[in-house]
Amino acid sequence: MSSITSYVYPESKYSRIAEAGRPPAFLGCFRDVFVDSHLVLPAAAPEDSGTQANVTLGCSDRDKCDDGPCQNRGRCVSLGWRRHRCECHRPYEGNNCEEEYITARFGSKDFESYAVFSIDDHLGDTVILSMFIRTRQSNGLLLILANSTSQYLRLWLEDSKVKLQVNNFETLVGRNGIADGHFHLLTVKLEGTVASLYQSAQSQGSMTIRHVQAHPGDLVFVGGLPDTRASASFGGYFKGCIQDLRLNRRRLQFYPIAAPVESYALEKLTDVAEGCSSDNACAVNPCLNGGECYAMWDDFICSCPPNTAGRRCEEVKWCLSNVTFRPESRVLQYRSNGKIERSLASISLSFRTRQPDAILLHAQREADHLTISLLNSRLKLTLRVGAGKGSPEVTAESQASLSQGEWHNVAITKETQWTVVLDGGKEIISVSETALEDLNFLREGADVFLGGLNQDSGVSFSGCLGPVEIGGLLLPFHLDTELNLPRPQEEQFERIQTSSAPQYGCFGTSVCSPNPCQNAGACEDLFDSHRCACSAEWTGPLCREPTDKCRSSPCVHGVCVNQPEGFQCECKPGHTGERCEAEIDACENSTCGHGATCLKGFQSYTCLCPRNMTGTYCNEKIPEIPWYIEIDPLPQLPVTSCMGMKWNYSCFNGGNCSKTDNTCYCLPGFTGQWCEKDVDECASDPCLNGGFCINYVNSFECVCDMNYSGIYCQMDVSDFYMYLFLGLWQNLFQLVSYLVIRLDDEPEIEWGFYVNE
Ligand SMILES: [Ca+2]
Repeated sequence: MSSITSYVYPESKYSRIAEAGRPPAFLGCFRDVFVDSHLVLPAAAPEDSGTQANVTLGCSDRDKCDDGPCQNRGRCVSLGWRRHRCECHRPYEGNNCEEEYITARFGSKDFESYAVFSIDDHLGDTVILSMFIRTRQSNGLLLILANSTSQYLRLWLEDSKVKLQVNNFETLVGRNGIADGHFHLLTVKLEGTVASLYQSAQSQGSMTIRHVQAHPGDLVFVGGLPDTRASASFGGYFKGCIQDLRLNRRRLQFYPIAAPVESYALEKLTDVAEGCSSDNACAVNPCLNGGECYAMWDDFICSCPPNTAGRRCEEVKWCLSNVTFRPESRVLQYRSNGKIERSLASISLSFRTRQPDAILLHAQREADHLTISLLNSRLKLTLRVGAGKGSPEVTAESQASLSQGEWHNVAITKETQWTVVLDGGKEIISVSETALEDLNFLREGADVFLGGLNQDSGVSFSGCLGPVEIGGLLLPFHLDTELNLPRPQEEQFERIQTSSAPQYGCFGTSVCSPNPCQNAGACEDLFDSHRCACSAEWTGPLCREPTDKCRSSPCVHGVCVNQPEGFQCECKPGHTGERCEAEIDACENSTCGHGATCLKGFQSYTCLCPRNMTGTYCNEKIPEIPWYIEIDPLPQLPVTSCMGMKWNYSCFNGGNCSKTDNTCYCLPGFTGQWCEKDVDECASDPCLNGGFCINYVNSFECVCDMNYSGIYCQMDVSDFYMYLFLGLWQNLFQLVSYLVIRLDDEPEIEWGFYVNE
């Protein structure tokens, strides 16, 4: 036999038995229970026999928490043998957290509501007070702990923040506001001489206090005090909801729940409602100017019409005061409502246009009239008042051009004479006629038109008009029926309804859509005009032309070449620098030899050599002419100064200035840019048979060896000399001895030449 029986008692019954002082009933399993060899358990007993209660077959010890008995996210703790405990989150309560503490609504419909509880025990050294709170009201009394002589703990809202005061003295203010319409868990801890404040587990600070002692008989006031004035000193009665209020381990229940909880006794509950209903904040529509009200908890949201803004749609947007005229618009027409009594001695209006000629405002009654217009982009005022008395028409015109798409303001006033003030005083024009009257013909029966001369002529203005006032009275763009705006004053100009409403707000024509700028240029709307911001590669009003970075001719002495990034200057000879602005001084680092003169060229230089030197850099000595050769001195040829385009230069050796810049016409025998070089006619070694070549101007001469003759020493004349030697034989010895003496001194002399002497 293996059947098993378990006795299971419901917990409540179990507890009651325990409370009664009896030993608790057995909870567990039996098997094989025999009495006098008879099986007693497990055994099936007939129903209603009274022999078994709460006994089931089997011995299951399944964890009760597996069933998930705790509701509202409560935590299940298994206690073994089919028992469990639920740890509930606030504000839930009950064995399985199935109950929620009932929320108390304070200040519904602005009632002065409060609750009072009495304390019947000593709270001890540590006092922990906590509650859920929800409100949208920044000020109000939350809770007061008081005995017969003093309020030793006060908790109230001030500027949406929680304020805690202990012993009527020490005060702590929460850091974060809580009047946001959401639930917040508020906790106050008094531990000996330290008081701390928490909002939703976040510490709001702590302070040192004098010891607080609560005694039986003390009272807890929630939401207010019975006395209205006393409550007012804490911001008045609380408006909002409080739930799950606890003082240490005990609750303060406004409306009790079914689950047994230890609560302090509720002494009084005045106008505190159950639940957390919302006041209907839209009951009296708080939204202005036609805004639509949507109720939220203790609050409202206004859905504002397009032309208004603000929490209550109380701000009327600026664009209301502007209206756009286009060719398809209608002229706006106004008339006095017949109640204007003030003297009309001023007009102000603002406008914005790119149109040079337009009628802004025209008013007429019989022969009296007033016109404010633009003529050739200038403001023109035409005025005739008192026509019946023979007053003339007067005009005034501005100097400033006013059609560049900017806003301009015109203020026309009459003091001793009519004066037009443009843009707050940038230009002031006085009407010469002083005796003109006010605009009182507009007070009754006159038509005032905006944007044109009259309805039939149509709109002659393209642009925007700002507020227009005559004598301080606004000419409203809206009809009264279009806008729920109060117009309290009696004196009014009224707009006469036309078939189409004007375009409210100021809008330029869509100049940037579609984008007129090519090549990815960005379009900037300048009101009825646009500007293209081109990328670096493109230019022109529509970014259609490739950027010519050379357009400004940046290269001073050179040719500009466009580059992907900027430009490059290719310099003309003789110039350098990024923009070829600098002249190259070719002679700066010249290597002309000592005594030579450097002659500057464009990119190069030449050296003007002194007489005894030659070579490119005048470093070579001209070979010394033997002493026995006589030469004619070279002619002293003139040097001519020339005025060149780049610099002044000289032509040497009789050269003449050339018509071509910076060059010379040279005499025969000279070369070089400036004729500075003598042509070396000996360079080709024209002299034969050891003849010595003498370089002359444009010629040469060969000095021949004694055996040769001719221009190039080409003729052999040695036989002639042999006979000559023989004839002189008798003088030979005398000659030799003389030469020996000479050789000692000057061995370089060839003795043979001496004979020529
Ligand atoms: Ca020569």
